[in-house]
Amino acid sequence: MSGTGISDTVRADFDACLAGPDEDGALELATGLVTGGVNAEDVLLGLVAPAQVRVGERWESGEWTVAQEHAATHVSRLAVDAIASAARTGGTARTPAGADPLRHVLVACSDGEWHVLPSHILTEVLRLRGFEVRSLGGSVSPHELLSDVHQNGPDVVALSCTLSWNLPLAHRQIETCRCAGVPVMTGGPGFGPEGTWAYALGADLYAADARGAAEALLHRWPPVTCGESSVQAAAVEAYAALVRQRPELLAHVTHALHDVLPGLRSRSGMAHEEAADFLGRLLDSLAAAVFVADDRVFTGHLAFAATYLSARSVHPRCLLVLTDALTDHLRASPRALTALAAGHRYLTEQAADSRPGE
Ligand code: B12
Repeated sequence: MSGTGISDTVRADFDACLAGPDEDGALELATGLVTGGVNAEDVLLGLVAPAQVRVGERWESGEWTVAQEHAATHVSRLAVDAIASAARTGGTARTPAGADPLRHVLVACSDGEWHVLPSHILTEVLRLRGFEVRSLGGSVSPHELLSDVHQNGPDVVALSCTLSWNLPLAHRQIETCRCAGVPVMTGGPGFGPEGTWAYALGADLYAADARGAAEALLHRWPPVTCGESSVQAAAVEAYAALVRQRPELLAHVTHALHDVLPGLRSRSGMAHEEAADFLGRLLDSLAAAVFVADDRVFTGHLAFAATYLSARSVHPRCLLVLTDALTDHLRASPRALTALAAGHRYLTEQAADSRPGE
């Protein structure tokens, strides 16, 4: 049992409900904790959020299909709503001492980001802490964000980013809020370790989880615009060049991998378009690494891709074919070459670590 009052048995039972999927069982279990006196925030962050991480691991390892992952995520989404509603009626929500009820937070996902559940959990945690929250959901364009900021005048925008290749798009959102004079709080694994890339993009605040977000806002109210983008003009130029070359680069790596791709597609059940997406995301990660001038954006995604391929019996050495093909093609882009060299080093080290014959 952890300090949250949620035992390992309850966690295992909730996992089993997601695997079922057993909507009724999951909702009964989660709301039962709240009505039984466990703090709703602890149930959201100590039960649902970690269960979703395990859902991801099961999909990544090939144990679960995409459909199983979708079904489980749907149940988690329902559980989040049910937990929040049980807390409102049952009264296990923590309310901040002396909170002004008109503290407006606008929650949005970064452009291109369809991982909505994290922002949904954040929304409910902030509401339970007494904030007035408007949530715009997945993939919000800078234009939509600005319209809503003008229309509703939030005190702060809370931006969620799960996938690092969305960082260049998140930058536009942060710049948009800056022009409108609204501070931006950021969160989600896409912003990197301790929010490194969020601060590089000019975010004003970063929090590792929804509890941290609520605490930071409560202690530093009203939030102010203080961040400064350190993205260099030369990096933006190099990024834009990669974006322009994307179709050609995609064709080039697809050609370089033509021996491997059919195996990958048949073993993973990927359709032709999905295989193209898989390669396209590697290019997008390279471009995002160039944008924020940090190779870890690219190597981090290679780590995911290598695990994904290994779990589907495709040797991750095919990623070396990809980095080598891109290196050949991008000789005129020193920033891309630096990230590719880091990617090559990472993959070579991984290959050396794996046992012979694997
Ligand atoms: C569910 C899910 C999906 C669903 C999302 C549905 C939905 N409505 O949300 C769907 C099917 C759409 C999806 C799609 C994809 N997914 Co997905 N997905 C997941 C999964 C399993 C769970 C996400 C989740 O809900 N996590 C739980 C939340 C609570 O955790 P969290 O993100 O850490 O959030 C907390 C904090 O970060 C913080 N926080 C979050 N936002 C904010 C914002 C602010 C302001 C603050 C302060 C704090 C904060 O607070 C939260 C609560 O404490 C993850 C696995 C994982 N490890 O998360 C993979 C995962 C994120 N997905 C992954 C991938 C690869 C994809 C796809 C590319 C796959 C594909 N087939 O194309 C697409 C991309 C879609 C896109 N363009 O956005 C990979 C990413 C790997 C990587 N680094 O590249 C992961 C990690 C799975 C894995 N292990 O391989 N996915």
